[in-house]
Amino acid sequence: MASQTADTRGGAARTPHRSRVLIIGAGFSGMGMAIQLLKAGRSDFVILEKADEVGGTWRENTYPGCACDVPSHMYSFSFEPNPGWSELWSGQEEIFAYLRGLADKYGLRAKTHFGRTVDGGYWDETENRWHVRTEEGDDYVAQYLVAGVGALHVPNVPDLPGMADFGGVAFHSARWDHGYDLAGKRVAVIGTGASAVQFVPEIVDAVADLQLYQRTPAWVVPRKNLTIGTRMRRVFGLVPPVRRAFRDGIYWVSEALAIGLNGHSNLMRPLERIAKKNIARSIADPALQRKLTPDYRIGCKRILGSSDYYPALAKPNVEIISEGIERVTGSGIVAGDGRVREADAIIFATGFHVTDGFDSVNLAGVGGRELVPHWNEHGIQTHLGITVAGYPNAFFLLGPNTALGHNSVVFMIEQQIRYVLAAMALVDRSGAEAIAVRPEVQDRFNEDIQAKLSKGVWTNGGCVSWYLDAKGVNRTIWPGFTWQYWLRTRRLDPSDFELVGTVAETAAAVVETTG
Ligand code: N01
Repeated sequence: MASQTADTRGGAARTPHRSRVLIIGAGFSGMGMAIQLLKAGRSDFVILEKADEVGGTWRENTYPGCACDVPSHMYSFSFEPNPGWSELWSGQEEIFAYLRGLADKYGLRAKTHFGRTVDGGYWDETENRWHVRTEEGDDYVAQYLVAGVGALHVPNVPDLPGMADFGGVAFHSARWDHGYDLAGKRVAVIGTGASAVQFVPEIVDAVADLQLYQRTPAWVVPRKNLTIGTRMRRVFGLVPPVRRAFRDGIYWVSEALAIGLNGHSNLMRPLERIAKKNIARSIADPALQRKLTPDYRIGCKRILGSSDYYPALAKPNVEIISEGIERVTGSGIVAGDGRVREADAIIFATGFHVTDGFDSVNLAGVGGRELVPHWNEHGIQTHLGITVAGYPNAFFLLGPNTALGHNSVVFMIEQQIRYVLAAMALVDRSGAEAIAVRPEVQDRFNEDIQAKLSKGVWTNGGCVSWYLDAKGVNRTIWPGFTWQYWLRTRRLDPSDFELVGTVAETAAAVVETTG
């Protein structure tokens, strides 16, 4: 949408829903923001959620074996600890239940408008308000807009030649078809990233044969999950310092990996040796071992953990095809080796649109400049992954360059929420209506992180990953330690921002607009 048109649809004037804050998305980010707004006494907010339930990525991804590869005590809010995690790395159902529990505890469903897909919005410079419209035709007006849309929610399904002719069943891992029984079927799996590594071991025994199309092998280190017993859970519940110490331990062990990822990639070699042993332990055939061994530095793509993946690939009903895909036929796939393999189902484990996945936040900012085309041209650049020059009072959670390859993104979300609250407090204190990051501050930030990223394994590790945009620039990862991000976001520096409008001006503009 993103145009400054009047609030009309089908000719009839519509009354927009007004609130102080509008949050897009009811996943980890949006819910965390909502909880902290409530704690700060700011209950005048609305959450817009495209689905009919909270949970974001943990509602959408339900594939067999779906779990978090960050330990749950760290992959949860520090202000909402869960002493009851049953495993070190919990499964999707438990994480989803945690998020639903938070929605119950804080009454977030009553604050959420479900079934609303944001189409875009514009900043009204006279009124100093965001106007947002949904695909369903509802209009919202708010002083602050917080986008918690996540980076991994638009499935990437490659446009394979002949796909339209395929007569079998096809679905993406994030849209798992639970109504389709894979038992006894010939199944083609395309992609060997984090999702495939988790679900392949779960389905391998049920299917007749599994054709795994591997474009680039992933580094997979061994990982056996640990059950957290009842006694330990009780201790975590009764003695919070023990639980906090456990969480802190996970945090610092994870942080250590950042040293190797950021310019000291030789330190990653021992991890490569461990991953190679993981292959050798299950795969006897040297040719297959070579096929499964990456030729880039570990960490260049996300490091995966599984002790079940290679044993699954060693099963006689599995074939790994690394010659590429030529085309799909009515009943199978023709690979680059010219061979036709018949398949009843194709499962795309091909990841998500990441650096080009922000269409839902195509906002028109100051002067009507649209964000998505601007980002397409210049790259997705923000200040601290949170604010964008020219888009006052719009905030991103888990925005560009704040994803991680080594620790929990929930930690990053928490720092961002605190920063957004500080921005709102500054606006209130100064009697202004809006806050806008200065373009030169944003430029400095991007130059700084790109300089740091240029030394990191994502740039020098010899791979192409979804962390990079179409121009090869890393617009996804936060370089360095997460405590450095904490340091940079701990205090909002007022001199980084311009204050916009006054309450009196806005009140006059609102009276004029609403009559
Ligand atoms: O996707 P991916 P994912 N033809 O992008 C291949 C998070 N996650 O859904 O490497 C053939 O990792 C592609 O090949 P290549 C996590 O952050 C988290 O598995 O590009 N192949 C790759 O093998 C993760 O990183 C958890 O050469 C094609 C695969 O598809 C992110 O989600 C669990 C292709 C895509 O791998 C995405 O994971 C699961 C094509 N045209 C996921 N296009 C946690 O535990 C792509 N591929 C938190």
